[in-house]
Amino acid sequence: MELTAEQVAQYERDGFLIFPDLFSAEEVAVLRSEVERVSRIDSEMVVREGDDGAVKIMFRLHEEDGETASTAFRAAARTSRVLRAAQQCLRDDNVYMHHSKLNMKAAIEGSAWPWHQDFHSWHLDGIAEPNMTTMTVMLTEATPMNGCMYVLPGSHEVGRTNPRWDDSTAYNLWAATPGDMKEFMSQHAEPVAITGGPGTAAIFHCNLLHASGHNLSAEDRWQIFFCFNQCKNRPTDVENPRPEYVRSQNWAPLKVAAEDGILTAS
Ligand SMILES: O=C(O)CCC(=O)C(=O)O
Repeated sequence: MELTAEQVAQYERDGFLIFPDLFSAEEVAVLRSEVERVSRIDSEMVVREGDDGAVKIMFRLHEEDGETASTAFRAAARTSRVLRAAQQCLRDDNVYMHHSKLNMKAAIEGSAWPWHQDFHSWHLDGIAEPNMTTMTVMLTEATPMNGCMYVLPGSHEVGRTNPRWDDSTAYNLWAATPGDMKEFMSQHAEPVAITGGPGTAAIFHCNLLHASGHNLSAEDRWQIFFCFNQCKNRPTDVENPRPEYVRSQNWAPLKVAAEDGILTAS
């Protein structure tokens, strides 16, 4: 897949693009069975919560090695639909994956993510420039009821905001302050809900303000996030770096691979 010049311009203007049904039902079925398999693994990269130990997040599905390695997710990350789109949005053919993570927002209990910019954490990882992008792929339907993501169009242009550490949700992250958010929302178009059936995807800029609500539905909401960085923008050393599964040191440029790699993955 190759994005058109208009799509790249739209990404640069709005900070995101949505791709309905980017992956087929067959591909989603393979990826979902991988989610079931990996979620049974006992690893620090499989983060659980609650009394029943339900999985909240799984990391590092895209690598060849490691406890959570998945051939199918590795193939998904290297399809042109994901990797080429990231290269084009970053206007750079040499990109690597800073991390991958699968958010499993549990039915009824899965909690909200406050408004935030991903780049704040990544800058603290030692990355200088906000030249990063994330492709997210829905493995279940995403709806307002089950806590789909919302993005604030054009907000990547505000640059890095002055966030506060928010530990009021299960996720503990650098979130935009309510005062800043009210101002940004008065200055930008209405937030857009990133909804769609399984296989729908969206790519978004690392400074785009985004959030998602509580999962009020009776079904889990599963979504994979592939976060790309330019190889030349790799992190510099920081004190107390986060673990490798969120701050990759595999800085080799990724190569686009077979489009049917998910279906042929064993
Ligand atoms: O999974 C979600 O709903 C939001 C995830 C998110 O905002 C993030 O990982 O930065």
